[in-house]
Amino acid sequence: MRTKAAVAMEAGKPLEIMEVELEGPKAGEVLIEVKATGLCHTDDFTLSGADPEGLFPSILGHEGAGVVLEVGEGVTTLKPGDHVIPLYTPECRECPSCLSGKTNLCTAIRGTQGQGLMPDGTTRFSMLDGTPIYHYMGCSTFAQHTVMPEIALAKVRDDAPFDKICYIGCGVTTGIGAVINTAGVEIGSTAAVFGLGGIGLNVIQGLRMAGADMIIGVDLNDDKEEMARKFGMTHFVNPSKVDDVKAAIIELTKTERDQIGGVDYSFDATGNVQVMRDALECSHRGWGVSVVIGVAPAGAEISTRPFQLVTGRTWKGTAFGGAKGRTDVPKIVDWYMDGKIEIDPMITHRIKLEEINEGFEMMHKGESIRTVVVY
Ligand code: NAD
Ligand code: AHE
Ligand code: ZN
Repeated sequence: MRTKAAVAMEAGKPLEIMEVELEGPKAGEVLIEVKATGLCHTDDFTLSGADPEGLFPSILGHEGAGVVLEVGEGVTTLKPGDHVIPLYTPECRECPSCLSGKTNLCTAIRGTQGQGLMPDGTTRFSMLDGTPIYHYMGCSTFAQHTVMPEIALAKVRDDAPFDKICYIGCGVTTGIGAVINTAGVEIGSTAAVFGLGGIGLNVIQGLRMAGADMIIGVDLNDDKEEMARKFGMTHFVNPSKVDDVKAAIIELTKTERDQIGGVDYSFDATGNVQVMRDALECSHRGWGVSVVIGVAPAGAEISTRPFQLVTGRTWKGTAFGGAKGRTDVPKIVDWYMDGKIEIDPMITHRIKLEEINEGFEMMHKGESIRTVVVY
């Protein structure tokens, strides 16, 4: 079939809207009609050329929601008409990682996914002249139709609006999951969140759910403060307006009884390695836990004095908030539908696929939280 897509032809160039060829689903695969997709900073990161796994030409996009149109041979858990959220972290429930109970990082198809291919080693997308187009993060939601493995689709209730729940395909789950699954934040905790964009705001919402007392938000852009306060941020620090952001956070957390200071939990949602270091080092001596969420460019490395760890801080990372997609994503959709979490105010812009490059420009200018393409 033919479908419309925004194709990343080359690193650093705008996406090109075009008709592409899409082969139908093979064994174990599912054809879906994408109804909506969010623009995540990771799409921009890969388009910029900073992603060591970036491939071109490819169809980016990994924060979608849609409807099953057709299933391939052997697919048993989905049928046409089902509403689904694509998962860049699948859940096969059979690989050593899934069976370990210790991680959400299913390894069943990670090798081919990183090569921009379906599990059989081929691509379903091509240009009209036959040139193959790579898949992206196993999802490619910047196409109106896409083919995905059955194990990489979460079946969700059919009364949930696509243009909101698409955000659960990455940002919402990553932010809330980082707090609940990865950090395990307790009631009464203190926390610092670096980067108040589409991920950081969901970390803040997760901290509020977990019952954190003090939630310090950090961003270079003062315009992010108002929205973050609505989601539960209690204090705001702009690093460009203080001498030392670490010292400022430690000072905020000192009490009469505790003159050491430092947050119980910190989160990097910027992808900047110096910020990751600051996040670790502003966490409390003896027990502070710092979670890396941000994705850093090829070649970037993190560093700190080992003494920071010797003195009891823990440095962790999280992918998709530690969530097991097929199990957890339908529950998070329920949380949204039951009013336990908010999504609507974070979706600041709705656009057509043809306007997708303007959507990325708004992200660069810091004007948007989440922009959603509605097909
Ligand atoms: P975003 O562009 O919406 O937000 C980033 C925010 O960080 C912006 O508000 C920006 O002003 C702020 N910022 C940038 N540099 C800063 C600095 N030095 N100090 C303080 N604030 C700074 O991006 P997003 O969609 O929220 O994504 C955030 C990061 O998380 C990206 O690196 C993205 O690739 C990554 N991410 C990771 C996962 C995962 O599973 N680990 C999932 C989604 C996104
Ligand atoms: N390909 C990059 C890393 C990109 C990355 O870290 N991706 C996150 C999800 S970001 C979503 O917005 C992730 O889940 N990683 C785990 C995985 O298996 O890809 C690189 O540096 O090579
Ligand atoms: Zn993402």
